[in-house]
Amino acid sequence: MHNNSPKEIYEILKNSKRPICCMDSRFDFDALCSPLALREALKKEFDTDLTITNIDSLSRRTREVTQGIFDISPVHENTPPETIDFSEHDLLIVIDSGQLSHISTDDNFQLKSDIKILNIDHHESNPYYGHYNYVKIYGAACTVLYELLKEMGIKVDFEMAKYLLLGIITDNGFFQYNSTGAIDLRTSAELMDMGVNMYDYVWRLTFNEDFEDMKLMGLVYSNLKIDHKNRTAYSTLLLKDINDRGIKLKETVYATADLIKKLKDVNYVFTVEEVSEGEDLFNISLRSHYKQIDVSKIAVALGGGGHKMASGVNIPAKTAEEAIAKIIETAENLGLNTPIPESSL
Ligand SMILES: [Mn+2]
Repeated sequence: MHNNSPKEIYEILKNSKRPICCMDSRFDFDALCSPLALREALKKEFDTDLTITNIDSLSRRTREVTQGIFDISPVHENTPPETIDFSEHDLLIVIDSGQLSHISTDDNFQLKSDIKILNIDHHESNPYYGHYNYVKIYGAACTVLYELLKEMGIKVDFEMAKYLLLGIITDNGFFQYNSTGAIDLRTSAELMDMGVNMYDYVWRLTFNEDFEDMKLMGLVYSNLKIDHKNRTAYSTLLLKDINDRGIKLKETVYATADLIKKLKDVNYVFTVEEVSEGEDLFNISLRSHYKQIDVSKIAVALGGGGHKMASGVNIPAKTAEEAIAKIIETAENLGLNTPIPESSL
C-alpha cells in the first residue's frame, strides 16, 4: 500500500500512447472533471489523447452546469467497461473510484484484461488496486490530481483549472464536509487566481434547483422515519413511489441521504433505494450526523465503502425493511447507536 512517486507516474503517462479512463459509474462532477482535466494535461504535455468513457449518458443537469464554461464532449457516453476492448489501449486510468469495480454498475465486476492500471484517488477505503497508485485522502480527486500535476511538473492552465475547481467545490460540499482540508481550499484559491469564477459554479449549482429534485425531496421527507432508540433515521425510496410521483431519477442530482443528514438527535441517517424491479437489491447511502460517528464502518462491514461522514453499500434483501434491519443491527454491533457523550461534542 504505497504511492508511486510523481516522477514514476510521469514516466508511465509519458510512455502511454493510448490511455483510457473509465469514469466512476456513480457519476458526480469530481468523477467527470478529474479525467477531463487530466486529458487536457496529457494532450498538452505529451500530445496524447486520453479516451474517457462513461457508463451511460450525461444528464441534462450536467450539460446545464457546464455549458459555456467547458467542454464535456470528449466523454464517450453509453460505454460500459464490459463493452470496451482494452487491448486497444495500453493504460487504464481510474480516477475518483475507491474500488476498481466502481467503473461498472456490477459490484462483482472483474476486469478481463491484463492492462496496466493507474489508480488516482482520494477515498480512505481505497485498497491501492492499481499497478500504479496515487492516493491522497483529500476532499476531491481533483485536489489530488492538481497536486500530482504540479509535482510532475505539468503546468495547470486555465482550461484544466476550470475542470478542477468544479470537481473540488462539489466533492467538498461547498467546503462544508469533514473531508475538506486546507489543501482543498489552497488549491481552490490557486485555481481562482488563474481566473476561474467560483461563484458562477456555486450559482449554477445552487440557484438551479430542478423540479425533479424538489419532487424527490418530497418523497425523501415524506418517507422519513426516525428510530429514537437506535439513534438513526432513514428514508425508503421504492421504484413504485418514484414512478407514482413521476420522478425522473436520472434528472435529479441530490444524493438523497444528504437531504436528511442534518436531522438532530440521531447519530447517522441513511436512505434505502431499490436498485431495480425484482432484483432484491437495495442501495444504501449512509451519512454521519457527528464527526465521531464513522459510517464507513457500517458500509465496510457489509461489503461497501466510503468516507467517515458519507458511505454506501448495496445490500441484497427481499424487502427494504430487511435491508433497514441489517443496517441498524450492524450499527448496533459497531456501537454506533449510543448517544455521543456531551463532553466530546
Ligand atoms: Mn470524488
